Amino acid sequence: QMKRARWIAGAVVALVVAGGGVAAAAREAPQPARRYVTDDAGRALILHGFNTASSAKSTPDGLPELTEADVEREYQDMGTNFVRFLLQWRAVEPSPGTYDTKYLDKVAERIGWYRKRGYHVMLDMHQDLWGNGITPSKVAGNGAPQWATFMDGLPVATKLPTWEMYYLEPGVIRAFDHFWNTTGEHPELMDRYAKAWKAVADRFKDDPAVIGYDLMNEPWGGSVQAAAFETGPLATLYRRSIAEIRSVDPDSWIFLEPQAVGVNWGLPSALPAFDDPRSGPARIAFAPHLYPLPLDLGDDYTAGSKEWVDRTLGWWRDNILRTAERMKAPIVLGEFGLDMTRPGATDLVERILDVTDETAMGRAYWSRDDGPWGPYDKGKAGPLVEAYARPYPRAVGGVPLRVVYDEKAVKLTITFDANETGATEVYLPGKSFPNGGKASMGEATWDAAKRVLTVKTKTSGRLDLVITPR
Ligand code: 9MR
Repeated sequence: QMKRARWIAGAVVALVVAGGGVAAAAREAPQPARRYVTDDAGRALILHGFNTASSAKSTPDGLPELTEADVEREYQDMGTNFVRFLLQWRAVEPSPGTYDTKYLDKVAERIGWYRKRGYHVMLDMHQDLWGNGITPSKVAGNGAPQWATFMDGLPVATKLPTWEMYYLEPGVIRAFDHFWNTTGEHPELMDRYAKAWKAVADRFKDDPAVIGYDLMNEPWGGSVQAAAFETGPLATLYRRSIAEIRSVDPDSWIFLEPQAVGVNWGLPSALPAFDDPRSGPARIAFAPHLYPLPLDLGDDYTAGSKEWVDRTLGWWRDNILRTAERMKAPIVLGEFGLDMTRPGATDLVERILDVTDETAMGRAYWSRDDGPWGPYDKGKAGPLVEAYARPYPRAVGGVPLRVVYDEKAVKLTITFDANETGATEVYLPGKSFPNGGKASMGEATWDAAKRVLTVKTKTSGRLDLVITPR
């Protein structure tokens, strides 16, 4: 039976890869548009960090298992500047229209730990399989409150081989169908969700560390799928949530995810463009995920499977760039991750860091939980720590066109069109830059404690800023 399952899985991969190939062959490879999420000063941000954390799904208070010392350790080891911080709707709004200010205070306390260290925080309204009330295993389903969960008594299996398969269970599909009001019976639920976002935005709009809001993790359409879902109920939810958020917070970024299934593997998304009702340029970003299908099916990033993963990575890149172009939005890869103990895992992380560098995408690894996928396993640093601790410009005083790190030559080159938004800040890890770095131009100051080189360059023209060890 296992053999048969593998065979079917293989056929699915081949179809997806071939399908993507046909789609890609029919059109030119799109070029990265160089749009960036910007900080308060307008500097382009290269966001580099983690999802924190999956543990928030199952703790009673909806907070991740995280201490300030954990944040400090992460900074010291990897110099990250970004966190996709998991919120749970069940914790935000324990009963309809009541927002838990104590929960939001605790979230604020954690944001403070990041703020102290110069991080940007994206708040992610997380869900998997709708809610904690829905699935037999408490770990898998999370997000929505019980009061927003309507399954009409439809069944949910109790023992499926992978957690994603629960998405096809009748009870789970019905819960989503009620939320999207596909059933016509619960028009209030999407409004509640949008208003919950308003409450969150109202709480965090003035927090300088909060860069913005990821409106829904890995949206699933229930019985409405693909383009019908993304241009239909999902777009409706996004428009309503954007309106609610903007009624209190004109400035934070709003991050929109495509449908997860398929798009995470490299298939095209149909997510439309959204208006941003703020004065000044839109602050709407596209925040897809990346989980190459061969790896989802248990293969490694080696040999023939590596070739398939590289191809799917190619389709994924092209299709993500096309959607972002339609949306005129910068891109932040909200999730990618794998079991780091598997062969080839480090190579894949490095490959994805290169792809995101080349395409000007920010990135957040899944996830900052202790274990084989995470940077630390039973508290011990694993291979991800080294792969993730690489030199990068945290913020650029202009529009970056190219960021290339040559590992052999220990040379980081940042090509950018300088503007007057401020100095460029570069993180330099201890391993390759033990005494800090020097800059090929401008006036550089080295902060040894933060391992950040701040470079004041000319404020106009195209510059090639080269950073080498001191
Ligand atoms: O890694 C997570 C796993 O332990 C959980 O059982 C599962 C269901 O809650 O979620 C996994 O995390 C997923 C995330 O929530 C959404 N994107 C894909 C992640 C990896 O499967």
